[in-house]
Amino acid sequence: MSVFPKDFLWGGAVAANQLEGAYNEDGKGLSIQDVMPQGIRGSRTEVPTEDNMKLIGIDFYHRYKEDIKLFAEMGFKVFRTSIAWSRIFPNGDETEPNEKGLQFYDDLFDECHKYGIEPLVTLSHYETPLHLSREYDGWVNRKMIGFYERYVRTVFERYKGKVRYWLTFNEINSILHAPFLSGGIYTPAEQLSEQDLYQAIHHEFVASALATKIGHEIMPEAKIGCMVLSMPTYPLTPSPDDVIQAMEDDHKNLCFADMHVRGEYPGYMKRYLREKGIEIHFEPGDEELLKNNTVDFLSFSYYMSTCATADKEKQAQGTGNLLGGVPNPTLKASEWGWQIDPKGLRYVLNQFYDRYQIPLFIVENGLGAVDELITDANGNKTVEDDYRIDYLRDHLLQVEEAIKDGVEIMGYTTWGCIDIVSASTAELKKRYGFIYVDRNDDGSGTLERYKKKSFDWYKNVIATNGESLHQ
Ligand code: BGP
Repeated sequence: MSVFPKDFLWGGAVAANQLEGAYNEDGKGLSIQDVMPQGIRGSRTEVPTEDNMKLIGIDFYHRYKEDIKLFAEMGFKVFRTSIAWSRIFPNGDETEPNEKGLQFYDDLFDECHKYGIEPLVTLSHYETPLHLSREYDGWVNRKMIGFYERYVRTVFERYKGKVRYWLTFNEINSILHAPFLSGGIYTPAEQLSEQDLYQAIHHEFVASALATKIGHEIMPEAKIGCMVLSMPTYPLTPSPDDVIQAMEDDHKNLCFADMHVRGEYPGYMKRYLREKGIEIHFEPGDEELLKNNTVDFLSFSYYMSTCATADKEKQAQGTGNLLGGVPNPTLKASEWGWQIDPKGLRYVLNQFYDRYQIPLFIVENGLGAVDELITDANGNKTVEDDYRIDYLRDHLLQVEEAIKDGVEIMGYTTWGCIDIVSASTAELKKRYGFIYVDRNDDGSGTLERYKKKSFDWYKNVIATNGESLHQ
């Protein structure tokens, strides 16, 4: 008997800027992604340049029907994507939306419903309109709340019958490490003061609570969640100093979830701000807004765990992981240095549920790997991606454990269910999909889609509601 609930939302996840392409079609304005040809690795450009893989992406803008059909064939119950803000408000500060942008998402959501697939929509996924970043310095500026409010009101009104599940900001805590990507903050990270950074974070908290409020007013049946990057932090040794270091590192991320679920700044965060001399400016009404508009569910990405140490020398040795910490000597890493830790997923699910007792949604998890396209015995092109199947199976078995622990989980969407451009490195060769897309980092490729071995594997997992994980 499957332990997954009957209505478990199985599916896949992507973000507009990583797959749509059509970066300047039908009235779309530029987003910060259009000037980030190397992701967060390199510097940004003044204008879009041809080496930026996101300008074409995988041409989902023109091929979405073919792709949704493949998702339906796998049995997806849910498809997570984002709305590119700059398709709806090209500069971000206009008063009237771009009808062609709105129409695109109408058509996309209709296509999902044609197959009984529920859209799960991220309102802001690393794609702030570039103009808002350059003119206003992104979320450092309180005016962003008003621009975001107009945008979310517009899309809530438009899609109220079509979208029930919404996320306000993708990986909202990533602003700590990538202020331009995550918060549209144009000031270079090394010049950004912590005062401005935390004020920007406050503006996002207020905007997120406001979106939750407006969303509930316009769509009483909708479920609105926050989305955080989860990365459990283990102490490197049993030394109490390492344990405390791990707790403090964890707090830096957990406070984003605490704010969304509890609606107020936690004590440990107030202490951090106080001791750093940071004073958050609250406008009248902010406190009540935050307190009265907490989220319906908590969603998160999970790729890796990390370790913390109080030993300064070891800290300086750095890490292969994305967000700091030091490597765990017991774990192996992916080709991109992300340490693989299926049990960390069970751990983090329990940690969140013990803390909040609200439904959880795993909206990103997966393995970025180099795939080799081969021709099988029947003459079909495919990828024998057993490593991806192993990764996903190992993680899903831990989701099962967490369900047995009593954790309430709404669903699971694998990241990059079709190959897309990487967020951190802007490469196409870092592939996550069940569907191979023939496009390479030098711009070559036909854009044809091919099913990988994992395609049928995931189809079977969904069809058996997880029972096939044990076969
Ligand atoms: C998360 C982002 C995604 C994404 C994923 C994988 O941080 O929300 O947008 O792409 O990580 O990262 P990458 O594409 O860098 O492998």
